[in-house]
Amino acid sequence: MGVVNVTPDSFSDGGQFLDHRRAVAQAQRLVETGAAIVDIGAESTRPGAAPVSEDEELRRLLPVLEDLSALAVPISVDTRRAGVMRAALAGGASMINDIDALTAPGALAVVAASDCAVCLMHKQGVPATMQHAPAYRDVVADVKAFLAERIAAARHAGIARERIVADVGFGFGKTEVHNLTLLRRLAEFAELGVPLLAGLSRKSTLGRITGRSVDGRLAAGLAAALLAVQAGAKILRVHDLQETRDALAVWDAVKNEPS
Ligand code: HH2
Repeated sequence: MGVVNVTPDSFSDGGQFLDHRRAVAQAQRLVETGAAIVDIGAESTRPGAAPVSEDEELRRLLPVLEDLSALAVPISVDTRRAGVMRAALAGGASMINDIDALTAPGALAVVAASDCAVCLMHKQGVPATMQHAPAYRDVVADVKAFLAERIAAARHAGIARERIVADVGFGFGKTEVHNLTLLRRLAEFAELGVPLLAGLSRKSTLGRITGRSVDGRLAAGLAAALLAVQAGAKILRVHDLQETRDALAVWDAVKNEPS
C-alpha cells in the first residue's frame, strides 16, 4: 500500500502533495512502481496534529479522487469521518482506512452499506496528545482485545469478515517500547482471523533507534517492513514503494527457494 498525503503537515510527506495535481502524479507513480493499493489521506494524524474540518478534508480529497477514477489499483481513503467515507466511496474509493476503527458516529453504517474493504486500526487517545503518556496494562493483550471488539462490532453491523483488515497502529499512543513489543509479537495478532496491515514507514520509533530524521529512515523502514511480513503482515503501508518491493522480493525468493 503506497501512501499519498494531501496535507500541508504530514510528518513524512507534508506539503509535497497538497497541490492536487502533484498528489495525482504521486499516486500514478506509486502504481507504476508496483503498489497494489494507494492510500490517500487528507488529514494528518501525526502526534500533535490539529484536526481539520470535514469541509477542508473533502476539499483536499475529492479532486484527487476524481482524477484517479481510472487508477489501475484499488484506492483506499484514510479518514475517520462518516461523511468523508460516504463521499469517498461515492467518488470511487474501494477501501476505508480508519485510524479510529469505525468508532465515529455513523461510520459503521456507511461502510456496512457499501461493499468496500476496511482497515480497523488501534490507537490510544487523540493525535494532539496521544504521545504524552501512553500506558497499557499489557500492550499486546490490550491492543488485541480492542481490535477483536472492533471486528465484532463491524461484523455485527453487517460487514463480512472477508472485507476486514486489522492494524495495531504503530506510533498511535505508543512509546518506543510499546511499538517494539508489538512488532516482536505481531504474529500473535493472527488470532484475530483477519489479514494484518502494518504501518512503520518513516515512523519516529525508527528515528529514535537510528538517530535519523524522517528523510533518513529508509533502511530502518525496510528492516521493520521485513520483520512485519515475517510475522505475518499481509499489507505494508509505505512511502518508499520501489525499495520496499525490492526488499520483499529478496525475502520472497529466500522463502520460496526449493530446498
Ligand atoms: N499511519 C499514519 C496514517 N495512517 N493508517 C494505518 N492503517 N496505519 C498506520 O500506521 C497509519 C495510518 C501516519 O503516517 P502518515 O500518513 O505518513 O502521516 P500523517 O498522519 O502525518 O499524515
